[in-house]
Amino acid sequence: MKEKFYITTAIPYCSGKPHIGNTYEVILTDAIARYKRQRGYDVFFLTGTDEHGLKIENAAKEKGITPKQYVDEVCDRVKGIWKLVGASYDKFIRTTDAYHEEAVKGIFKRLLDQGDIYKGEYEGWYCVPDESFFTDTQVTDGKCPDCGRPVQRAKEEAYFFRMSKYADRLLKHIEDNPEFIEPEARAKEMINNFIKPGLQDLCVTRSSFTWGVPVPGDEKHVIYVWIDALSNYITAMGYSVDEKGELYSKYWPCDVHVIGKDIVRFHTIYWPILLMALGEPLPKKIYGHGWMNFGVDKMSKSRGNVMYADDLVNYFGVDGVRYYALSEMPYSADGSITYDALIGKYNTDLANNLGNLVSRTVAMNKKYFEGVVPQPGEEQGPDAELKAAVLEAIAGVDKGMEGYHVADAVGCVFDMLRRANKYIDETTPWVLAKTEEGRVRLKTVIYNLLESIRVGACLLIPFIPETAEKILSALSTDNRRLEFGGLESGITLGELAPLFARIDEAKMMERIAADREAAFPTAKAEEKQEEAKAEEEEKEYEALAPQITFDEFLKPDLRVAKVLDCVAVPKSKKLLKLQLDLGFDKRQVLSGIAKFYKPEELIGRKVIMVANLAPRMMNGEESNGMVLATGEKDVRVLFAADDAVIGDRVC
Ligand code: ME8
Repeated sequence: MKEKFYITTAIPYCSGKPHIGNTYEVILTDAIARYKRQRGYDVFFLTGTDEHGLKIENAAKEKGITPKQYVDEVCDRVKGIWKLVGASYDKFIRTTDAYHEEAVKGIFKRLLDQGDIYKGEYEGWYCVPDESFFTDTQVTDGKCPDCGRPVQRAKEEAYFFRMSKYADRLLKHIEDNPEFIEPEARAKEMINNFIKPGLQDLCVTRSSFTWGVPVPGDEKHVIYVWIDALSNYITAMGYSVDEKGELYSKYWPCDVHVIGKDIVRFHTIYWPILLMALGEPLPKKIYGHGWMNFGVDKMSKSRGNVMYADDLVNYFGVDGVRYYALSEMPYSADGSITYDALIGKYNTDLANNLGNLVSRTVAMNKKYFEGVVPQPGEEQGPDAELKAAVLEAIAGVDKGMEGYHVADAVGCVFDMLRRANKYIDETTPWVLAKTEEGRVRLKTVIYNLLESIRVGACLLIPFIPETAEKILSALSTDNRRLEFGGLESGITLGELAPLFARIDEAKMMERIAADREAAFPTAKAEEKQEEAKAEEEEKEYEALAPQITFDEFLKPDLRVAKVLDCVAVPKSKKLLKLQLDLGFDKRQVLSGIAKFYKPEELIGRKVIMVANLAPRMMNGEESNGMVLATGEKDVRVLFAADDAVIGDRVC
């Protein structure tokens, strides 16, 4: 019998069209689901929409329609986008589905009856957009600790969940199961910031709006959207407190919940505690991925920098978008998406590396062997190295995918394809074709290339399935085994459908700019205003930032670090990559100072760095801190004295 694998995405709020950040999550989950299916697992892939709550009630009111009409419209758009990006889910749950609402009522009633939920009064700071209450200690300067927007004082009769009762069990579970929360840093954050300081009872109902699942027997309250939403993972499988259902019995506990970093707390604290209270097993893993930002900025409608998957698919095709999302997003840190980065990766990796390799090889096979796959002969020269690269790619994909390092897995396949391109340069098939003896060798060369492409295409099925199928169909083979030598000699190749045509960067940027101007007419005007403001500021000194307290001043952790190594970043005019020694830690930092310093001018010097800055990706590399510098036209690094002690704090 096949081993089961149950995987879920978070269910996005049905408050608007999902952007490429939300869509990245479904692409990522889809790649893992396809990979597991390919490796023989019985996969169940669940996704859906989160359709209750105040934000949705308000959005519907604004549009003059009922909340149900509103979520029906948005849900259709979500499904449309999921389909467009090729999400191969097995079930789509809506939290307005009647079976789900009934099951949630049952769960609530059971917890109330057994005393885990009790009725009380809540007074605290309320964040309207997040529909969350916060305590005095969680709120600073009247701002929501989750989203930073203003909170207001509010009081209401409400039901509470006794979270504290389960805190010790939860802590033990997290500590005993290091694979429960990934990446590891997120587990530490949960333990240190939330569990160890003491879990407070959670308010699990709202009475300030009505668009939600009503509390059974007390209908002026609706059940907190997170209890409702989290339960989707079990209700979708047929779970109710009275009957567990076939799917639930087969697939629960979930093998992995794939979610974004902002909702790790809900999934690793509230969700396990809810399951403990129900007496059900906990999910095996929660993987909290980073966010996809527009460059370094958070994507938001108000900033006019939101990207949608349907627009991107229009420009780059479904596999262009999937490839970017899967190969560019890091395992743990946030990633970035910009149009020029998309075009760059598309041209370099998809059009040049993959596309050229396949079209050149298929064309050579047609020219030299009338499209018939030749019989390979004796191994010579770089053959062994190419085969080793193929086997390495197979192992690399497994390692990457099993550890959720998806970008590394994709990268392994593209490394192998690069090796195969090099093999063409090394073996020069066009020279071999000129002599009788050469043509014997040519058979092996072409066979090895076709076979590397076959294995490469099989490995690419989880990531860019449409392209992988086009390639396999051109190779006319059903052999999808991951081994070298599986392609059948003697078969005739089919036609190769066009893969990736090179994109003219200037033309594409023009097209995108025109489309964006039509979609966000104000964005350009604002951009111009920003530019004018920046020019203005260049003439004057920058105004002083608002005054801060001494404690706030201590937040950036400035340290003395020694530059161990420094190199230019390929394909970047601005960036230098520095390896810094902090004494207690080594860091890689990217700095936009390439125009002002040669790498050798920095090696060995001591600099001042911000050591507690969140890591971020720049040009595909992680930067873990910032080197202090000043100046506009001539930037100067702030060096520490030669005898400054490495790792010392600067203040
Ligand atoms: O949180 N990059 O819904 P949501 C990557 N309804 N991922 C992102 C992202 C970005 N820029 N922006 C959002 C909710 N996400 C709840 C979930 S689950 C029981 C309930 C991710 O629409 C986000 O982290 O705000 C989350 O995992 C998913 O998209 C849906 O976000």
